[in-house]
Amino acid sequence: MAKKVALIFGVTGQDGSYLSEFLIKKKYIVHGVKRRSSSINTQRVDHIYQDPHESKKNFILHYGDMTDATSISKLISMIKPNEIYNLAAQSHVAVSFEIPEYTANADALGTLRILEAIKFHGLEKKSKFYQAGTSEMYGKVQSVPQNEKTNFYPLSPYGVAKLYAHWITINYRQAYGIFAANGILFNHESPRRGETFVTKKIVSALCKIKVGLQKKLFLGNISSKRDWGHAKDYVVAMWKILQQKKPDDFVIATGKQYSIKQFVNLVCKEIKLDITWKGKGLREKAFSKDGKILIECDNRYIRPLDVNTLLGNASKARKKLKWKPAHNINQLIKDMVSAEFKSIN
Ligand code: NAP
Ligand code: F7E
Repeated sequence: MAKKVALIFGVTGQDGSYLSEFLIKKKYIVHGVKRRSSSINTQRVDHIYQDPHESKKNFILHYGDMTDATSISKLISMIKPNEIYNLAAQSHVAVSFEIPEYTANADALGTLRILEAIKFHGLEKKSKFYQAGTSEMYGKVQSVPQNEKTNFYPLSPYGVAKLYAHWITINYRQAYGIFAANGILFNHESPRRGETFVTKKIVSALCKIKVGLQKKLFLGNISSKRDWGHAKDYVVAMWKILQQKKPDDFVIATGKQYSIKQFVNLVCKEIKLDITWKGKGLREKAFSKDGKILIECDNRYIRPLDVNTLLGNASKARKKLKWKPAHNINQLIKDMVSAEFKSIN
């Protein structure tokens, strides 16, 4: 039987790298789209590319950009993939307040560009499409926990752009019969998480503080709560969404919620770093045993608007996809901490 062919936009990101590994294990030929940058941006997938046992024919990288319709269209018509995963995005919520127009271009119109290319090249029946939707679309949450029926109320340019992507995916499914599906994924993390997302920033700083390589960690709103899973588990859900008989939209989450402060405390417990919190609100600080300030708030990390609480209900995915997360928060933290110590030793 001919191998299935997948095309991943955003292959160099956290999820793109885990999804590539997963699909290659499933014997797919994986084409990935990377964008041009002045320094190397393929670190997360270099080990796949350089694996001597892995034929280079199974993992092929191409240049392209979500803001460039020509490159997207050319790749889709040339590769004619069975499955397209749109994981490419300006994915940082705080940054989306700084570059809202670019965020809309890459995250909202970029999705439209892929869907248009599928239609334009007559691949409606050949290429299934996965859109990387997000719990940020719930923003100011309209009910707790959030599921596929919960109304959206995005609170950032990123959330608004992703909401356009969500609805244009449904629109192209209904209008043109494309197998186009949305995953509505809650926060998921890993050792490969970008350095400026809060979990990675916390793990990295606290491990360095533990071994004396860093003095302090500055954070923003530590009372906000998230439903954190492991990226390795979430890419499995993406694939399962495209293996369904009919295209549909699914919430992917753990159903457990922790504040940023609780996450800090769990990491401290894992690495045996004693801290004591004192103060309230933005003045709250964490001190070491000998009275040094280890963590404090910096206004630079406070967003114009923040999503204060997110908690997902993934019962539809559990039932229809037979998906459930294999990692809990402690296993996630263990994985991140052990990778961090390896990288600094
Ligand atoms: P990530 O690590 O930030 O990766 C984003 C990917 O998109 C990278 O490969 C990046 O390339 C690429 N990209 C950015 N702008 C692009 C452009 N203009 N053209 C082409 N590629 C571009 O994000 P992630 O955590 O893996 O998340 C994957 C997707 O899921 C994203 O769409 C994100 O918005 C969404 N999502 C993430 C979460 C989460 O908690 N992780 C939750 C829900 C939804 P570079 O490597 O060159 O930067
Ligand atoms: O922030 C607070 C911050 O940047 C989480 C993206 O993958 O998940 C991610 O978006 C919370 C927020 O993730 C700092 O204010 C406090 O309340 O790690 P984050 P995010 O904004 O939830 C969703 C589902 C996505 O789709 C996105 O692509 O932590 N926070 N102090 C901080 N956040 C950051 N980054 N840095 C701080 O110092």
